[in-house]
Amino acid sequence: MPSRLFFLFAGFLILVIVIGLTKLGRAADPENPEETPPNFVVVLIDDLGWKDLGCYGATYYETPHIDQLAADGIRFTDAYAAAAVCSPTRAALLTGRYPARIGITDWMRMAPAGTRTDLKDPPAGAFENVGEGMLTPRNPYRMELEEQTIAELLTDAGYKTGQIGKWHLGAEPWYPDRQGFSFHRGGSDLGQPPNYFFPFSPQSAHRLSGFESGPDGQYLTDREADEAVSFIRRNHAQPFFLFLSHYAVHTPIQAKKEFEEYFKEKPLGDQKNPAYAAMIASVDQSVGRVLAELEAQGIHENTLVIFTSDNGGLASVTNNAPLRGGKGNPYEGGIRVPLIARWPGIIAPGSTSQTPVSSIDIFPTLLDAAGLPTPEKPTIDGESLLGVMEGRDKLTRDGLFWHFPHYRGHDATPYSIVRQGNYKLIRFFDDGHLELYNLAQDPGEQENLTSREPERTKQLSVLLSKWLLGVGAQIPKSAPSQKKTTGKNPTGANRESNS
Ligand SMILES: [Ca+2]
Repeated sequence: MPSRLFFLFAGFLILVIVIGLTKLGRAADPENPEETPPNFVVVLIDDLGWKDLGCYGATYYETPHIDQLAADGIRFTDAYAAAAVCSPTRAALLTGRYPARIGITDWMRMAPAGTRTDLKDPPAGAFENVGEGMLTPRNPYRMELEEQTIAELLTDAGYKTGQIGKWHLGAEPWYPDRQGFSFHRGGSDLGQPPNYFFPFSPQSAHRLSGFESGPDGQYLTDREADEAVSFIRRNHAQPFFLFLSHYAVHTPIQAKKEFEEYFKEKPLGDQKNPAYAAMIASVDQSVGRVLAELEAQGIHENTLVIFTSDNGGLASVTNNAPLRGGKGNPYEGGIRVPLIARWPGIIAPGSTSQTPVSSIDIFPTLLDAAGLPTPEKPTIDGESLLGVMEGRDKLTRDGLFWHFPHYRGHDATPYSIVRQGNYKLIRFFDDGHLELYNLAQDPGEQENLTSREPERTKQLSVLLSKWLLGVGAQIPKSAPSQKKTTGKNPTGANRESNS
């Protein structure tokens, strides 16, 4: 080859390589941390209410580390859990899909002995009569392995994945290791341990996987934090996704004595429970330790941290005011949660957003941040929040939707919800009535606007019906001998403390 041609060819090759690398964007390059794909830490708290953090207006609770996280990133004022109870939100977060589309719409119970494990759960069209009025769809005992999780997609892209803490998407063998998490610690067959202190819950159904040994009296939140810190220490040199899903602050309300003593000395203000405040303080300490470890490993700038909760605060232990109601019911106290994100250099410090967002958005957000495409199949309901986080873009969806076709003790009857703009429409299946609220003017949902705004009520009702149809939602049915239970609507009270 003549030398001039050779140099031309070599130059062309270099150009191709440079373009290729640019297209790959954040392609892994251990020599150059700037080019390394971002790490992800998603912290999911159980039952943490919207107003349970200092940065969301709490005065009795103290959360300096989480408040700092918000000060260094973005705080969403109108973030939502995809459901007012545990398992559906977890399924939605991991798959980017609405609970109604997946078919997981209530918290998961243990499968009775003898339940077939080789068939889909539940069999299509399985309804049950729980003796409350309508026939309601039976909730699954597990999330099917066919569901595509963010952990699976990130594993395929070369990420190390870890889940620590509560799982609640099925008993073994439907554990995190079969949903994309190569490392997991602390999951159990049930949602909640009966004890927060080591040996935690040695009985079989409550046994916390991987937490069988430990110092006597060790506090569960501290143990989870230990595991999270050591996961980061082990994996800091490669892109990782850590899903830290604390058992706290779910019942039983059990806290470390020293924290509880501190809060007992403090005036309660509008709150009611020093032990609950102490549980939140332990969560805050855990977040502080995780953030400190990211810094210690020099990877905090290349790590997107997202902090949120799986449903609203339990009304018997925390005061969600000015929001109405609490965990389990369709009012804002049941579904509105904190959501904070930090990614230095990408998200401006001290940002806030009033854009309504949901657990379903975390899946596409992480993919977007990793420079990975969102798969075309199956249907992903969430939208990437990256543009909103960076303050450069808006979301395109029509509205946000919820579907809870179950009874919840005496506190919730089956309902569906749509939020569009500042308006929120709730449909109660039991007696068929609707409630419409303007959340901007009436965040406490006191004034039902259905008679004053019949056109908007109709429009939102149609939108909700179309969505229910589109996602294949299971709608409660009238029982053959159903007695009408008019007026039995969700209230602020919540006696059931299960997940
Ligand atoms: Ca929960």
